[in-house]
Amino acid sequence: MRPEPAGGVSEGLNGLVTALQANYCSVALEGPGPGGAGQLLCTRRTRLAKSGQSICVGDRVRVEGIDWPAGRAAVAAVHPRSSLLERPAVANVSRIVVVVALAEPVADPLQLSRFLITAEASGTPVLPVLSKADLLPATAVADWCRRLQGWGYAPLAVAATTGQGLEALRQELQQPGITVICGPSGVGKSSLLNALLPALDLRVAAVSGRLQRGRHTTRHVELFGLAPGALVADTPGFNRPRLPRDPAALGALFPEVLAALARQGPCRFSDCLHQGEPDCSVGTAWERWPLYRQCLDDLQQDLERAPAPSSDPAGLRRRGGRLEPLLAARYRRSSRRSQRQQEEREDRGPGQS
Ligand SMILES: Nc1nc2c(ncn2[C@@H]2O[C@H](COP(=O)(O)OP(=O)(O)OP(=O)(O)O)[C@@H](O)[C@H]2O)c(=O)[nH]1
Ligand SMILES: [Mg+2]
Ligand SMILES: [Zn+2]
Repeated sequence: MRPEPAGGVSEGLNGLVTALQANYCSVALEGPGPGGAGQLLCTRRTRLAKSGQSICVGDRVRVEGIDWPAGRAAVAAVHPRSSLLERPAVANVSRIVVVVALAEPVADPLQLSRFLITAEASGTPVLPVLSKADLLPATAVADWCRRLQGWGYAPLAVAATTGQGLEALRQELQQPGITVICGPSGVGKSSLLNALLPALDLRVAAVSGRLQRGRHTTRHVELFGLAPGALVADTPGFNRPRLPRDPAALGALFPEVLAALARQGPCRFSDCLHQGEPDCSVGTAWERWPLYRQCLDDLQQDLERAPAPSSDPAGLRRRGGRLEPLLAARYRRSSRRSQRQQEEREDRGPGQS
């Protein structure tokens, strides 16, 4: 255990974890310490580590054994979370901004949808942001905005280079709570934060290769204060978010499906997968239906490669060219490690190491 410092020690203050680095975390205190100290570098108490309690960026924690002159302390407890986003790992999230570039790398509706789906699964409000708007003609940008409006979103088109849309984005990010900025690598997430807060001076790097992919420049999640009470998390980009594993729950992560169900009432079958079943309220005449189908297919493949834990509610099987729910007991438990390895493999595109 770390020895308690002899002098300048005070006990039990609350703070917010703003970054994690190896065995340390940065904690921003809720009130200023002696001499205005606001940030402490913390280890975690052994009993906390032994209890298996994880610490995430966004966690409210109690710190003890504060060594003010050294700016060091130890995290003794993690306060209950209101929510936990799995990837990027951030606790107590109030909203999610999904950033996808309109060009460099080229916008991919399936990839964008996967990000939106995983964001929707968190149950927090989701704002799509279309970046690098300076690289497309204004009419093409407007077409993309209309398209996303048709999906049920109110997107913002922005360009860190010209300042387009930045004031509207600032308004969103200034709302109280933690906003997570997520999206593929190289879409300009850190550049947007630099444009909003130049003092941050976050590292950015040019995209590369035939597909103009990002180079995984941001390596860690970090929280920054944008306005009093308003924090923004810059996060490392990744390319292929993992879809929620329950196929029957996938539809509800599409605002178009929710709107159709609200309009028409529930489908005849409670486990309807909205693939043209009898008396399906959703139907197939919506723009993202092929993407929804693709996601169901991908879910099937994910389940085949890394079978779902037996506690999962359902899997899928193919019957007559359609996917159907399947009882989960047939799937073996898979380790978190193999899931993570699978995600890393999926993220490594051609030319990426
Ligand atoms: N043309 C144009 N280029 C931009 C814009 N925003 C960012 N870029 C460029 O895109 C590249 C990637 O930007 P980053 O901010 O590093 O992207 P990121 O999303 O943070 O990437 P990761 O940290 O890898 O996830 C850099 O070369 C930026 O200069 C923009 O609005 N227009
Ligand atoms: Mg970045
Ligand atoms: Zn249906």
